[in-house]
Amino acid sequence: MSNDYYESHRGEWQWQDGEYTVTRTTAWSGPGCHDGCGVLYYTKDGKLEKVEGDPDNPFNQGALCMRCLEMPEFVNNPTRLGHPMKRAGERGENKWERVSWEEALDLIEEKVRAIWKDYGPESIVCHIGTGRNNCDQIPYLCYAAFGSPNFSMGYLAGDSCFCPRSASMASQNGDFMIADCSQQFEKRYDESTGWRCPEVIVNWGCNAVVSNSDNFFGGWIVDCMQRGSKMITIDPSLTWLASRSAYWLRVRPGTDAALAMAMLNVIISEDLYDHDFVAKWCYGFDELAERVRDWTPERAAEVCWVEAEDIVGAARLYAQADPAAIQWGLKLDQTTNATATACAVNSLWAITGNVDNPGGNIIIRNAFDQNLSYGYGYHLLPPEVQAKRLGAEFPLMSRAGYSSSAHADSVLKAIETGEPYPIRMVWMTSTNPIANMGADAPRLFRALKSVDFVVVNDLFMTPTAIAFADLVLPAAMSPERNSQRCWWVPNRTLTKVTQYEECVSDDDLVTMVGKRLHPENFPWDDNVGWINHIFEHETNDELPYKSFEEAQKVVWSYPAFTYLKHEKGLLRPDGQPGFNTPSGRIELYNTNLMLWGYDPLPDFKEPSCSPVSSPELAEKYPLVLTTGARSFEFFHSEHRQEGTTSRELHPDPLFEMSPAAAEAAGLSEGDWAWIENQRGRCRQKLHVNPSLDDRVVRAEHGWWFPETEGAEPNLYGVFDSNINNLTPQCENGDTGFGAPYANQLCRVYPCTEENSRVLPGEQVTRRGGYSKVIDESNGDVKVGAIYG
Ligand SMILES: Nc1nc2c(c(=O)[nH]1)N[C@H]1C(S)=C(S)[C@@H](COP(=O)(O)OP(=O)(O)OC[C@H]3O[C@@H](n4cnc5c(=O)[nH]c(N)nc54)[C@H](O)[C@@H]3O)O[C@H]1N2
Ligand SMILES: Nc1nc2c(c(=O)[nH]1)N[C@H]1C(S)=C(S)[C@@H](COP(=O)(O)OP(=O)(O)OC[C@H]3O[C@@H](n4cnc5c(=O)[nH]c(N)nc54)[C@H](O)[C@@H]3O)O[C@H]1N2
Ligand code: SF4
Ligand SMILES: [Mo]
Repeated sequence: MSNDYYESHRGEWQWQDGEYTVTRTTAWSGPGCHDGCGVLYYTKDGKLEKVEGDPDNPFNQGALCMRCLEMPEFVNNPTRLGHPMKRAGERGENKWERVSWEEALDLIEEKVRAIWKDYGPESIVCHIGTGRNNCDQIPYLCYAAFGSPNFSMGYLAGDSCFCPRSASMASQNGDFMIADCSQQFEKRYDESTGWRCPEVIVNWGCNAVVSNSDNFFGGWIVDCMQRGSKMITIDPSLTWLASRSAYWLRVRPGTDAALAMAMLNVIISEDLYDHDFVAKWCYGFDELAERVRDWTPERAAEVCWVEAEDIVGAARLYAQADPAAIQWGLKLDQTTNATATACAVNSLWAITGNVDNPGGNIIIRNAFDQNLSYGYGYHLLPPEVQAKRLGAEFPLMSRAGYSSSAHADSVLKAIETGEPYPIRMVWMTSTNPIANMGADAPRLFRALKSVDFVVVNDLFMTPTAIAFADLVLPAAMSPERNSQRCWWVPNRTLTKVTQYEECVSDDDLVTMVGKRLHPENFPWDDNVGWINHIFEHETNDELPYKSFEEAQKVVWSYPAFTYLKHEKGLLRPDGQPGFNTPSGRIELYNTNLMLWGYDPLPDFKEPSCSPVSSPELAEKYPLVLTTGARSFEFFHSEHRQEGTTSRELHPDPLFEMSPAAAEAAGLSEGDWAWIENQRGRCRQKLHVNPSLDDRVVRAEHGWWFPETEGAEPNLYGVFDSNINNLTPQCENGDTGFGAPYANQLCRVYPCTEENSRVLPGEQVTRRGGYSKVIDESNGDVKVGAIYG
């Protein structure tokens, strides 16, 4: 389309273009994504035919990644779930009976009321996956409809996605901070807003151009590069961003804290820190300086497998830039040392004064004070029910308030042991834990079979649904729902443009269930009514619209943004200058952690399985394994459907090794190989990555094969290539946050006919699995690796 075309429709939210109705709106799950880019939906006779990026939307300025461009392939996919289905055979047989929505709701109501009576509401657990368009709704379902305090992510070990970083930031700064790429301004890169382009951006364990994680659109980094930003990238692999960086630090997986400690050491010992900011706004600088004194670049170089001079160079470049921003990612959460790692990195931006300044790391809150998320509706629970939330063993999460959900691993333990009370019902919306979210897939397989009543609410029939569900409920996709969201900024609306069979949006489903169980908590008729309720009761008065009908025509709305809020008394409830912490300063010496018995200063701890901490294990499994780096084609276990562009471009699960490592393993490009460790094994296909250290393996996560047999033992091949046969559940950091998804040991060997007779699917579903077995007599956990 020419620019004239878009200009002629500027300001319109819907128009006719020949046979097409064009709707300007935003997208957000499903299919999944963390962002909410501006889109133009082209529909004909009620069917979605084409998606374009909205050039007028400040968020993505017309750009789209492939998963939105190919959205019609998923929305119109004939293998989608279209009707509620009730299990007709045994669990795992993939036999279903179509039922009406009324029958499905009757069954849910009957089961919930029976569990309430016999066990109490806490025996019901609700899960979601990552930040899709139900992070408010499903917590609300759990608290306001079921009356249970046990909402959590779908067995995400150590709650290790964003939560460790956000809890660390909250405890150190009293607020969230993100890299400033001007995303808070409707006028974007126009410096009349006061924004300045960062001189340096650090990409740390984050590959934003692929992942667009946590509502941060990766294209913004490219926009800043075009305006002059220099890059530092900390990643075991030479990513696109790393290849364009002034420094690429090829860190050993799981050792980022050591690197951060050494960068702090260089910046302090070379006197490159911001004296004025530290004196006015930081607490505990001397203690931090003392702690990092021994962390010389030489020491960290040895730990991290990088050159000492590159650590020095990167630290100088970062500290001397004015301003500089750090864009960090998941890989800092996926270690048991996650809390300390995040605090160390947070201290870097603090001592260099890159705090809420233009082009640094800014303090951000949700637009128009709309703070729903995992705590939405929690206050409706009586204190004695709140006190039963699983995860009490982690006081930082459960008592200090740094987590608003039940601890995912504690939920698993309760299912396995019945302690502190049995779990009778599990509700899963938008999570496919045995394919992806849970760290120990074989262990989950065994545990979830024991739950009496399981509901799965998804877009497609998944391995999780076949293995466990009694009821499968079809969910609407992004273009099939009216909705709104605030994740940072702006406030955005989603307009419904199409309908698939009997699919229901996650919010409508929650309302349908809630009205039967606790109608007083659901005083709206449908999702539009719920949105209007949120606008009225859960959003501040600055929101420029009061109803969804108005909002959907405006599409996005940015609140005012102010820099240096700590100087202006805009952060603390008492209106005084300073940060919202006990000392009013950024706590380099973290008194919040100290209060709960944790080390108040950051430090490095070796991953528990590594060549350094477990040399005996490393003799057998000599390679360091990191998992789950994102690819353009897939969102976790999604987008695997046969015939779609995603699957065509990326048909097989891929793992990466250096050329020398591949040769040593007897493998060439494209060979299938077993990746194995003491917990289990899976098979993936080799892609040689010349940039990797010879001792490192990088493997994909989330694989299943919807084109193959759904019934057990195959279960869509979910265990055969599942890297989460090799990662542990319930091995968390001492705070409860963080789990070692990205720092394991492994060995790799070619697949042969002989060593492939018993596939992991068979091993897990028929032969007891690989993973930990709990001895029921004494609660001991044993490792039972059996290869058949
Ligand atoms: N396309 C797509 N986008 C996604 C997702 C998806 O599945 N697909 N998932 C979403 C979700 S839930 C999340 S949490 C985010 C995650 O997205 P990101 O935060 O970007 O994290 P990853 O892609 O997991 O890893 C980023 C980089 O870290 C490197 N890395 C591996 N191990 C280490 C390590 O120990 N240290 C360091 N410094 N780097 C390491 C990897 O090589 C990779 O290049 O993405 C979101 N966006
Ligand atoms: N080894 C390893 N494992 C990992 C990771 C890793 O890096 N390495 N990353 C971890 C991380 S950070 C995360 S956050 C988790 C993510 O894990 P999850 O978010 O649980 O992702 P999926 O397992 O893909 O399950 C999502 C399901 O939701 C469905 N769905 C999508 N949109 C909607 C919707 O709008 N409504 C409903 N009802 N359903 C929808 C999809 O069809 C899919 O079946 O995985 C974790 N697992
Ligand atoms: S980041 Fe990509 S998949 Fe996500 S909303 Fe934007 S274009 Fe769509
Ligand atoms: Mo995540």
